Amino acid sequence: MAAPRLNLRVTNMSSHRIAFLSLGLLACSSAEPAAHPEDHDAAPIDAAPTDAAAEVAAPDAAAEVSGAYVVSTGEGALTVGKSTVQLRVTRGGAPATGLAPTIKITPVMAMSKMSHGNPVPVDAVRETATPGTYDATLFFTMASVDASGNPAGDWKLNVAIGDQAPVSLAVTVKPAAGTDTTHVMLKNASDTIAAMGSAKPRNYVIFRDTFAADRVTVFVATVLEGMMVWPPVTTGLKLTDALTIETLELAASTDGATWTPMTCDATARCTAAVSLASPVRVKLKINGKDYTTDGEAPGASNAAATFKVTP
Ligand SMILES: [Cu+2]
Repeated sequence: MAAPRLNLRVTNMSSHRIAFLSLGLLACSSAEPAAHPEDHDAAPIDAAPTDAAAEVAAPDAAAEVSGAYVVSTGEGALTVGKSTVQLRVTRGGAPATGLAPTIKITPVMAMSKMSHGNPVPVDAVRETATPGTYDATLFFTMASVDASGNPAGDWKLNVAIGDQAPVSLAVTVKPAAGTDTTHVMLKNASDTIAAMGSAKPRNYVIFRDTFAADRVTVFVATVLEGMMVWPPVTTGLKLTDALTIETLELAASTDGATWTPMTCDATARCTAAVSLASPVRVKLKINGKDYTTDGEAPGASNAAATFKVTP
């Protein structure tokens, strides 16, 4: 048996401080400090010893606050793209059930020069048949290590249950196994986000959700200024005062010639019945504008994102 309590430890308080510093810098471009997961004062409930005595919290006191939910990670492994990890929730030592609708997960990656979030679908958390155990299906764009295996940053899941202050769970996000494409990005040069004074095209991340023999389904998300909030993309989503998603059109093709419109739902899943082949090509149009791999007007090579698929 693994020791789940270990997962509650914040592995590196120095990076935590870096995250604070970075957020301070980011704050100059963000009007929504409340959206920063770091803003909460919820100390990790089982803080690891650190070099700075002042930061050491009473290790188990927070966990034993009467009536508080205690959260830890269970089975599962997070990877770039779509992956699932279990959350175990107890209260007063007993499994806590029926909480799925009230569990809110906010992933935060603390990197050396910045911190950022990643998207979470509205249906990310599902209760399992095991009391007190919930499956969290998440989508990541970055691993905890780079392509060479060197540390890239520290991922945490901030898990809030109801109005209880979030608990920070340190997690590892591994690079995806295999060679299948996990996600692609499309953009339009006229749809930009400000990043410390300069504007750059906003990425729309299209994740492989479920690819079956006769149907492909993707999850679509984007990012708001500040890089902390990555909303799932649905019509009605307001990105800036000047930009609301009025129309969202995706199409899929496995032969590059026949395009099948995808149907999108309230969970930002878009799906089309196509006969699976590699690559799966996906086109994106928002408010009538084409979004391309490089943000420029669509041409022969940039008009669609491609997912390599193992047959
Ligand atoms: Cu990162």
